[in-house]
Amino acid sequence: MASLKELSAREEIVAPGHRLCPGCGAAIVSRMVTKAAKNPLVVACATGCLEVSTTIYPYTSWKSSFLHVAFENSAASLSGTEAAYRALKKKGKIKEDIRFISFGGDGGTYDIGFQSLSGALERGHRMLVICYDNGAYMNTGIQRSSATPRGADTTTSPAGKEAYGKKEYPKDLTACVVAHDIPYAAQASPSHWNDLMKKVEKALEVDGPSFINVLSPCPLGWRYPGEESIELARLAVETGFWQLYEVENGVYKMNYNPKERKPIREWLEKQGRFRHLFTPANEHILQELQEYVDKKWDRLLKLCSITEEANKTK
Ligand SMILES: Cc1ncc(C[n+]2csc(CCOP(=O)(O)OP(=O)(O)O)c2C)c(N)n1
Ligand code: SF4
Repeated sequence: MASLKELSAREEIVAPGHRLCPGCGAAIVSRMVTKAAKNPLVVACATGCLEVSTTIYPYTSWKSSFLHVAFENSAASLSGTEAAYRALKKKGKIKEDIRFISFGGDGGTYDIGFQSLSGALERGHRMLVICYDNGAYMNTGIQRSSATPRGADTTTSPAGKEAYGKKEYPKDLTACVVAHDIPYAAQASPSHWNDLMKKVEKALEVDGPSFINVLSPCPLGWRYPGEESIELARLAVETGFWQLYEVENGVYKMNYNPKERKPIREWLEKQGRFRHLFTPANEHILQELQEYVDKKWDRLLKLCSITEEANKTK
């Protein structure tokens, strides 16, 4: 991986002056991802906070080529662009070695963009798909998505006398992507920048589709002070809510295994969206969330050892 000195000498692709909230995870994540790229980029961005706040006409924060695409089809649009690039390259009309990255929130990736993502992965386009997962449709007012954690208070899964917030557990999008048998898929967090940027470098070298699901704290939707974003991202990893792992050609690897995982409540109690869980009536939800995290963790460890073993015997 490039040294810090090399990274700091690289041009910023996401320039300052955008209108994302102070402390927005999507701002930090998009900056880290584009910094890790050595080649010229074509970026596609689905509608959502990142796109809306970095492209306010007549200004743009993007120093790369940039396509704003509809909420539901950033993977489809970018895969078409990548196919055109390949054809032009073959004819000798493009000499540069360009890389293709699509950004989308969890609403645009887990939900509405899912079928176009699945299609692009299946067709084998050489592109990196980044989901910045802030766990809700933040740009339109914090509506629940299929990535929203169980128990979270959102405008469409409100906590109150009748309910404790969202009932369902989040969809495991990374597992769905892995099921497409693509060469590289991973989960990352901006709190572990080195790990995140290494993963981007690796993904961009893959001759085919790659995917990285990046946890993206949102001070507005998670309800905490903006300066705590990295701490919140780190706690998500330290409690095991967000696991850092990668799957290379079907082989799982845990990239960070804390000696002692912190209890999930340490992450939850810092966020206003979970405040109502800390009442006697909702204690059982905290217990269930802890059991859920433990189960997911054990499953991932097993997948790491099973797939490593299977790879050895190939
Ligand atoms: C097909 C369609 N439905 C709804 C919208 C309205 N819309 C714009 S942004 C947005 C929320 C995006 O959520 P997410 O992808 O999670 O990104 P975030 O806002 O959290 O960054 C919605 C619902 C739209 N643009 N297109
Ligand atoms: S609402 Fe959340 S995701 Fe949107 S700009 Fe603000 S912090 Fe970022």
